[in-house]
Amino acid sequence: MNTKILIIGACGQIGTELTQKLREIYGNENVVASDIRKLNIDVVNDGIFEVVNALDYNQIEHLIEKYQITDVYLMAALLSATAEKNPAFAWDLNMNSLFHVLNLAKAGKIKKIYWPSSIAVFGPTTPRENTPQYTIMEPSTVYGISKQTGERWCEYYHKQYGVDVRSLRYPGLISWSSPPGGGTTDYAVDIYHKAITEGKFTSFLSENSGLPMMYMDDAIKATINIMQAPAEQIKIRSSYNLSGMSFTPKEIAAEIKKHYPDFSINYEPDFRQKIADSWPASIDDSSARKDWGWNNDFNLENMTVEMFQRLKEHIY
Ligand code: AKB
Repeated sequence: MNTKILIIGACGQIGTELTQKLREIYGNENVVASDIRKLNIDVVNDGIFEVVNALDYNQIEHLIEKYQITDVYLMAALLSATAEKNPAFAWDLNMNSLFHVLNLAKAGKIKKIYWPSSIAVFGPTTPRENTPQYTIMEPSTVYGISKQTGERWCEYYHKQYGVDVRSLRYPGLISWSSPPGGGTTDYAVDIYHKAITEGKFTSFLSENSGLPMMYMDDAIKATINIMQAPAEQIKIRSSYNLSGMSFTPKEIAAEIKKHYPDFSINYEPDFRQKIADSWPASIDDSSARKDWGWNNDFNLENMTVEMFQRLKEHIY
């Protein structure tokens, strides 16, 4: 049977780039992008697009039947900072959209699910450096609680009902083309734009707040690799630790200064500081490397070169 893909949340930060890559690999006719609203962007205009509410089981089921979907990528979610402002809705969206897709797989209507988790599953009692795959997990944000709970349900549906669900714990993601939406790691995208447009930046995290980060190309590569790996290689059915690089606001500013010597940064920590303080500074992703061959291409240095090059070519 041919792979036929549905992406729910295709207009978001990861969804836009993931959809584009999946269309390149599987062909436009085999990839259906969907989101809660129709925006005038490439993802909507360049291929099949449907409006869908991730909280509506019947709408998702209808699309799966209409296009004979085999694989669903569920990318719709409220991220950490936004979720803290609207905990009830974040819980509803992040959990019930997952249940809909897991139940559709349990009913035999789809073959494979991709669902993103996050470093937010960890909390203040987790070892911060080189955080292991299996460790203390006491998340203190609504987003983190929803992701940790989601991981338990993914593993449960796999063990009890044989559902083929695969997941990665994304670190902060950095892309030149898609804007982030309501995360604690978003500063690391904005800083590149401000370096070009204003030559200065105010960080909402303090100078030594180290967090795990990843260039979007690596995140998309990891997502596609885990989905294409033979099922027997996917030994962890909750979610895999995934790592690219780790840096503090001070370190990314120093890297930017190599390109813009006059660039300056100042620090005005806000409510997001507390969220960052509860997360790991670096991640041990040796299980992903061993089980299905994960390796990253980007570090802070080559990502910064690439970010400035692409932003200047395409945006500024
Ligand atoms: C966020 O900051 O909320 C996200 C994440 C780390 O999952 N980027």
